[in-house]
Amino acid sequence: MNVAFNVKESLSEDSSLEKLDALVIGAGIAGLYQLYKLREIGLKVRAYEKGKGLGGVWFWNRYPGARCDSPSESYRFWISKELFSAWIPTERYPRQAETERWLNFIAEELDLKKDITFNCEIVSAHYNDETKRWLVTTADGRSIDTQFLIACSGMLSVPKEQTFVGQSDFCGQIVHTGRWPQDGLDLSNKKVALIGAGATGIQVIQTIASDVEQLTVFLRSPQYVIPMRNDKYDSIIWEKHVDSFEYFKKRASETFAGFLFDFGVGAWADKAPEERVEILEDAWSDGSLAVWLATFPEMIFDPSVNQTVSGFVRKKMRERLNNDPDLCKLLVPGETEYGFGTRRVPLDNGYLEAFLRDNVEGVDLRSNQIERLVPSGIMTSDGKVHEADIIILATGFDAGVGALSKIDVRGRGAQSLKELWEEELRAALGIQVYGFPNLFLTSGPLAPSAALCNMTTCLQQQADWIADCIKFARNNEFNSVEVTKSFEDEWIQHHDELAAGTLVMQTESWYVTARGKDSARRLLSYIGGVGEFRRRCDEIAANGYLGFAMS
Ligand code: NA7
Repeated sequence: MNVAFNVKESLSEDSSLEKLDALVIGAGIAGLYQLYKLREIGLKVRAYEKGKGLGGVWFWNRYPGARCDSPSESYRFWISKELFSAWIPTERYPRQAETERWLNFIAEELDLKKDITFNCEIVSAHYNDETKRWLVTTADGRSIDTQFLIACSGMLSVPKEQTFVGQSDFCGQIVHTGRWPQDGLDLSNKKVALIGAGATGIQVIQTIASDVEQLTVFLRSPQYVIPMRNDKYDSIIWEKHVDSFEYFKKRASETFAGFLFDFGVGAWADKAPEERVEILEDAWSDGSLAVWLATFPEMIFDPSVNQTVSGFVRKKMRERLNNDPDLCKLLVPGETEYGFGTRRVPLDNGYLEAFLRDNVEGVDLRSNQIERLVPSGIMTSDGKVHEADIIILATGFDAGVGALSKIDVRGRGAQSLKELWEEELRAALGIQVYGFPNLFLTSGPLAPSAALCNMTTCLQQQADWIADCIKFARNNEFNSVEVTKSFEDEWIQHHDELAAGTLVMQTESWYVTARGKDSARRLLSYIGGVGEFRRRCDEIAANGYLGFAMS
């Protein structure tokens, strides 16, 4: 028996040790919903949240211009029509502050806050083979003994903050977008350097360009972008959505990416070239991700279809840049670089136009790398120092596994989850990992919720499944639930087979990880579609949780 288990046993005699049926890590979208669901089935459950407020990504990501790019009517909880109708979003794609307020409203309505401990970071979770329970410890010295442990710690919650040589030499302020100061940051009339042009960098650039004295953007990979159509919403518009509540709820659970739109325009091969363009134009004018996720799925696996669709998007982008050759080279992905939709596609609102301004300059890191940070700014490999008062890191996150790898999670036989995942990214349905009984994940690897999904849809589906599974186990007097090795292997094989046929696997991005001594590549997110994933999960549940051992 290892040391950790001896510690647990001595603590179990201790009356100060809190005892729970279930502990939820995190109070973002998934954590709030999971807490609600587990309380509904009568568990003694508590959520522990590192932040001083709830919301997860919507608590931490308060950078200028942060907003949701899922339409409000699909980025919802499906708990009840009343709850859906009680909050009227002001826009199709609301800002961070509004989304944070909405989540607080939901928490108030469901009376969730009393069961959340804030400012509390989980640092370890050790499974006891004998008691079949987890001992969880926190940074502020608490110990909690829980039967079930549900990680709702997010797949993009650990920022890549320490990335460049010489960060401590810089005399100004360095701020990562995912750790933006609570009290804001005055950028007006400042020289700002920004690194990264993912969905986040794009939102920051388009928002601050007109406020700052000088904006220097360091860009490594150009992005395909779609202009966002952000309609204003009011009670009349929302009432119509309320009328469609039941339809929306069902629809979101069945589509490929958990949105209300879906593929279904017919096969690419059956359309004449002008019909294809008409369909793409139609989706383009929606100002959403429909061009990507509701036109031709062939673009994800057929290189020639992808080339045509990418050409369509490139042309749109070049026009917005007045066909300026230098800007096009910097900002529009080249024909041989990568295809549209094989990385996360951001929606933008003036991102490209920001580069037409005199105070905005782009540095192309493909030909001129960042050498190091120096006291006055950023030095590139051509020897130039780009001066800055503030450096914004829009460099993204340790995607998928970051949050759980930061916690010392040890399963059966004290096996470390971090070490396991360093060797190979394993999980079944993104919900459980063999060797870690009674640990459930939401937004875990190898599920659509790891990336390829409208997050509220996938997180609710997983949290529902987890709650039902726990209820089933308890009703049948089982103390432990653990995916079998054979089902996990089967799931990974199915996952890899689907991924291998796609162009996403041929593109470098945080969607794909490389692990182990062979740097084997694996797609982070299940790519079989949200509807198909749900169907498989439901089938497993209907068959008495086939593939999951209960004892
Ligand atoms: P992303 O999408 O991971 O984007 C990070 C950006 O930062 C991307 O342009 C990266 O270039 C760039 N990056 C990262 N590290 C470096 C270094 N070392 N040097 C230069 N550039 C770098 O994160 P976001 O926060 O924008 O978005 C995350 C998700 O949040 C998003 O998809 C939404 O779902 C919400 P690269 O592309 O790797 O060449």
